[in-house]
Amino acid sequence: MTHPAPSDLDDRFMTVALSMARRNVGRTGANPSVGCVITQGEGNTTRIVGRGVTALDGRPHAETIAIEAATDAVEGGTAYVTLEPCSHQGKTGPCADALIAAKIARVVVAFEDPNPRVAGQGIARLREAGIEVEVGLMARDARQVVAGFLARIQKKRPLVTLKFATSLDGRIATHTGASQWITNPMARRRAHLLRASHDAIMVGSTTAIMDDPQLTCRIAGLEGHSPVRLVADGRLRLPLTAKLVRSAGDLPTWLLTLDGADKVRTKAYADCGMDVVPVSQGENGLMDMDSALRILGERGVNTLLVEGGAHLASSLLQNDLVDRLVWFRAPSIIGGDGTGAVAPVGVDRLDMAPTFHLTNSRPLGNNVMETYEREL
Ligand code: AOF
Ligand code: ZN
Repeated sequence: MTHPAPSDLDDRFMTVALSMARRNVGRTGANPSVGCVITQGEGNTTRIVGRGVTALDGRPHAETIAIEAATDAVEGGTAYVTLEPCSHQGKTGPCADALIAAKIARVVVAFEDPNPRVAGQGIARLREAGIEVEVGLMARDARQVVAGFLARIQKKRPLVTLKFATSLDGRIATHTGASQWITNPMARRRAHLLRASHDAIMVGSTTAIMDDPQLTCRIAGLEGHSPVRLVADGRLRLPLTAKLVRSAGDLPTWLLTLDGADKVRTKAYADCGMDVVPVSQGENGLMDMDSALRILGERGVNTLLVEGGAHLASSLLQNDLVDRLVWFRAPSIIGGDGTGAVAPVGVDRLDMAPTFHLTNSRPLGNNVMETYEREL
C-alpha cells in the first residue's frame, strides 16, 4: 500500500477548507468567507479534528470556530486556512493569536490577506511564535472564492456580475413590453440561487417600474439569505406603490439617486424604510457609476449582481465596470422590434467592444446558462 505524499495530504485538506469557505459565500457581510480545517497525525493516520467557516455576518472567524468546534485536542496539529489568519483586534481577538494559544504546530495558508489591517502581519506573528507557516497552496482557487472581497480591497468597488435572461437573439422583452417569462422555470430558479450568493442586487429604474420585482431569494431554505436590494433611480421615478418600496421596512433596500434630488420625494422613500444614497452626476448628466460602485464598496458590498435593465447594463459596460456575465438564453427569437439586453454602448469599431471569455456553459432543460469573465 502506498502512503500519500505529504503534499497530496496538504492538497486534500486545503480542498476541504475551500469547500467549507464556499458554504458561506455571500452571507458573511463585508467579511470574506474563509474555511479552516485542523488535522492531527501524520501520513495515512492524519484525521480532521476541527473545521470552521466564517460565521454568517462575518464573525466569529473560521479559525476560532474550527478550534472551538474541535472534537479532539488540536495541540501540535496543522491548520489549513483559505486566507491568512488575521492579526487585528475585531469583536474578538486576532485569529493568529488564537492559533498560537491553541499550540498549533503548522499553518498552511492559501494566500496573504491584502487587507491593509492584516497584509502579512498574521503570518509574521505565527512565525515569530515558532509556528511553521507555508503560504500559496491552491491560491488561485482560494482567490476565486473571495473574488468580491479582493475587488473591494484592491479596486475599491464590488465585483460586478451582470445577469441576463434573453431570447436567442438577445431580447429582454417584446415591443409591447411583455417579458414574463422568456426563460424556463429551471433557469429562473438558477437565477434565484445566484441572488443568494451575492451581497447586493441592483436594477435600474425602468426595470423596477416595468417588472415590479421583489429581488428576494425565493428558494425553500434560502429565504433568509436575500441580499441587499438596490434601485438605481437618478430621477426618482419609482412609484411609492412599487413592491420594492412597500417591502423596504422589512428588507434592506437602498435607493441610489442623483445628489441634490428633490428633498420631499427623497423623504417619502426614506419614510417607507428605503436608505437613500446620493451619487454624484457624471459627464452625461446621469449617475456616475464609478462613484456609485465606490460608495457600495465603502458600505461593505463585496459582490453586486446587476439584473438589468438595458441602460444600467450599458452604462456599466461603457465604464468597464463589469467583471462577469451570467447569461440565461431561451430558444426563442423575439426579433428586432423587441428590447435589446444592452442599450447603446458607443462601440464604433469592433476592437472597442468589451470582450469576455466563456468560463462555463450548461444546459438547463431547453435553456442554456453561460458564464463569462472579462477578458483582460
Ligand atoms: C480571518 N478569518 O474567517 C476571516 C478573516 O471586521 P473584522 O474584524 O471581522 O475583520 C474582517 C477582516 O478579517 C476582513 O476584512 C479580512 O481581512 C479578514 N477576514 N480573517 O482570520 C476569517 N473572514
Ligand atoms: Zn480572524
